[in-house]
Amino acid sequence: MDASEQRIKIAVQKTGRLTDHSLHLLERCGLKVTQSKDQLFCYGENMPIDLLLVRDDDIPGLVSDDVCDLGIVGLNIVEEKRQALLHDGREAMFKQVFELDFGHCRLSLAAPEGTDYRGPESLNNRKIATSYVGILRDYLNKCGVAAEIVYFSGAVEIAPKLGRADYICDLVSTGSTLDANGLAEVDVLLESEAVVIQTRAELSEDKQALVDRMLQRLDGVLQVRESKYIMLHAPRAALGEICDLLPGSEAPTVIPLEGTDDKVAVHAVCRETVFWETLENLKSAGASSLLVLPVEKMLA
Ligand code: PRT
Ligand code: ZN
Repeated sequence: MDASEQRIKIAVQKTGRLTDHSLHLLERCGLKVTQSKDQLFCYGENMPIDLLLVRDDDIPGLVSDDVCDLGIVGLNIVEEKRQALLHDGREAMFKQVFELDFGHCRLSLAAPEGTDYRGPESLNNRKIATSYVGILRDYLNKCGVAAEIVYFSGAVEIAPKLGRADYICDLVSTGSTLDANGLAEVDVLLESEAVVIQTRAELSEDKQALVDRMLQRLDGVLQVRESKYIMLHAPRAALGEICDLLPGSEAPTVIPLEGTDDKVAVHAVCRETVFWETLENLKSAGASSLLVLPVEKMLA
């Protein structure tokens, strides 16, 4: 078998809002690549994993067609591709595996300020400008609304001013683009963030093992994001109460302390944010010598 067949490919946005986050995430998974943002291809130096740097719109197709094994892309793009394939009577050959908690935005309907919007029925016989034809068509069908979809490849927010549409359907994050164009958000169709998608094509055993390894590392990185390692001393009598106060921890380790029987050391991984209030409550319950440490890596 050709050695290149043993490598896997991950599709990442070449330049845009998701690029830095995506590359940083892969770096945290231990992948070192020959950084060449302006080129199409990044070679994995320390693992048989390469990156294909492409336009975000192309990522679901590349993963669906098994050109890439994994992809990092906004859910908005994934859903739009899924709807486009469905419309053609085809099924998406990718599945979503992780939400990544960056690239947050929403696909919303907006109208010129002052528009009397009373729910989807207000869209009947109206024109809606969007680049998200698939998601919007699906939404209108589900609501039983007959509206005309006007395709815009960009600058959707100027469509009402141009007299081309009554409403727009576009991504919103802070809302300032809508504001600047005298538009107001009236409904949300989809809450989006960056996700990891995986091909549903059958892979060779070696490739599948590589994909699984990468997914396990991604899972580890995502899990430690909020995780902290807490160490404290607790009176034996208050152990139950103190363990209950530890946020999102499973089975803390309890260790005897040299020279005392009524106190123990408690170590726990907490998978939620540890607030000052939590530490104060632990102290009130009798805990002492509290230490909170960041967790660098985790392998379940
Ligand atoms: O060249 P390529 O096709 O790869 O890039 P692109 O220009 O299509 O995408 P890019 O880099 O702008 O966005 C990539 C992904 O980031 C999107 O698919 C979303 O998943 C996510 N994302 C998060 C956003 C936004 N926030 C966002 N605010 N994508 C676009 N916007 C735009 C929106 O279209 C509108 O024009 O920003 C404007 C609204 O922003 P606010 O803050 O004014 O509301
Ligand atoms: Zn794009």
